[in-house]
Amino acid sequence: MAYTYDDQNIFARILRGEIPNSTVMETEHTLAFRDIAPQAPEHVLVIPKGPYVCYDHFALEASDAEIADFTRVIGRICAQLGVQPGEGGNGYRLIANAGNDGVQDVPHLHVHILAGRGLGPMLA
Ligand code: DGP
Repeated sequence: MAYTYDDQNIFARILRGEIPNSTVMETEHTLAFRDIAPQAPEHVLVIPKGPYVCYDHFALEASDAEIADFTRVIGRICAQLGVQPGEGGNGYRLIANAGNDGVQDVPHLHVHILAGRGLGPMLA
C-alpha cells in the first residue's frame, strides 16, 4: 500500500510554522494544538510531526518511538485537562477520521480530543 502525503495540507503548514496555532503540548515527535472551530469546551488536535496521512498509515509505518510518543501525549493532555474518568474527571472522546467515509478534511493524521460537555451517542 503506497500512501501519498500532500505536504501542502494545513497541518503540514502548521508544523513548518507557516500558520500560527494555539499549542497545548509539543514533544520530539508530536504536536497538540487547539482546534480552530471547537466542537466542545475542550477540543484539542494531536498530530504526529511525521508525514502520515491517517491512522493506519501511522500505525503501520511510524517508528515505535513515534507511536509511543503520540500515545503518551494524548494521555498527558487528558491528564492536563483533568478529564480522566479514572481520576475523577468527567471523561472525553477520541476521534480519528480517515478518508472519504470517515469525512477527513485534513489529510494529515490527527486525533481529536473532545471534552468538557456530555458528548452524546457516538454516531449522533
Ligand atoms: P477532520 O474533519 O477530522 O479532518 O478535522 C479537521 C479539523 O481541523 C477541524 O475540526 C477543524 C480543524 N482545522 C482546520 N484548519 C485548521 C487550522 O488552520 N488551525 C486549527 N487549529 N485547526 C484547524
